[in-house]
Amino acid sequence: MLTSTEATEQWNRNGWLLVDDAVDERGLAELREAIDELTAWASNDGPGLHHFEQTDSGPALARSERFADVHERLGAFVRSGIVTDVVGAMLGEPAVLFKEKVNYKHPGGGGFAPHQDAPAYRFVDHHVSVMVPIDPATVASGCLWFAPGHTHGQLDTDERGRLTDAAVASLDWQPIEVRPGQLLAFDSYAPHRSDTNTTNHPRRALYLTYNAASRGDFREAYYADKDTEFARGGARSASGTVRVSISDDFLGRPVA
Ligand SMILES: O=C(O)CCC(=O)C(=O)O
Repeated sequence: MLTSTEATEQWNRNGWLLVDDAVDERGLAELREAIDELTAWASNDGPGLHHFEQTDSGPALARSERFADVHERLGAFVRSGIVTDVVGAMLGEPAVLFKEKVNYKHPGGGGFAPHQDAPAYRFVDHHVSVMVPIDPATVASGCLWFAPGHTHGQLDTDERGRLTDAAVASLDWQPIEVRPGQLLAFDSYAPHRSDTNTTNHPRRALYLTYNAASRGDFREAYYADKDTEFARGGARSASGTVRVSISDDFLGRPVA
């Protein structure tokens, strides 16, 4: 485990922080069970918001979100304990949940174009997210890539919410492989991207996003705004990919 000084140094230098031994085997088993329940909800028209993508082996669940108020165990996990402690330490004050999701990245599931999260997270200008890996995230399974050194400020971004080619080329990208039990916290200005999952196993991860509690609680407003955007624009993005976000950064294919 890093000391709090080492953690703050890593955060300030990179815009992300890797925490070891954060979730034990029992906690992981509970999260896996909960995610299986979300998966069943997605195919049975159950609660939550779910997005599918086309893969070479057929349609696959790409993302579930908006489950913290309807899944008791996940609600408790995302609103207290190790994740909110880590985010609170990075924000320097208590954290409030802004949004929550699971990205499943099944075999052949799409990656994400280089982006910063900040433009898609309206209402407040700064967030911290935590990736909670449920399966190993490796280069082959489509782990996150970051560009250490850029920790603040918006880079040049196109109308889709993707970093411009010049911005992408100016950064020194590094894969950050993670395994279940670890947490990867990252700033909403940390540039990141990921690739398709080329393995035969899903690469599931929770992504939990928070803002400083003193700025207010915007989760309801965020999801109401997303409902409005999707009602207006539909589930296919202007570039023809599946739309899972306010930004057009997901590279997954629409279900045929
Ligand atoms: O899950 C991934 O591979 C990337 C996730 C991401 O960048 C996002 O959801 O904005």
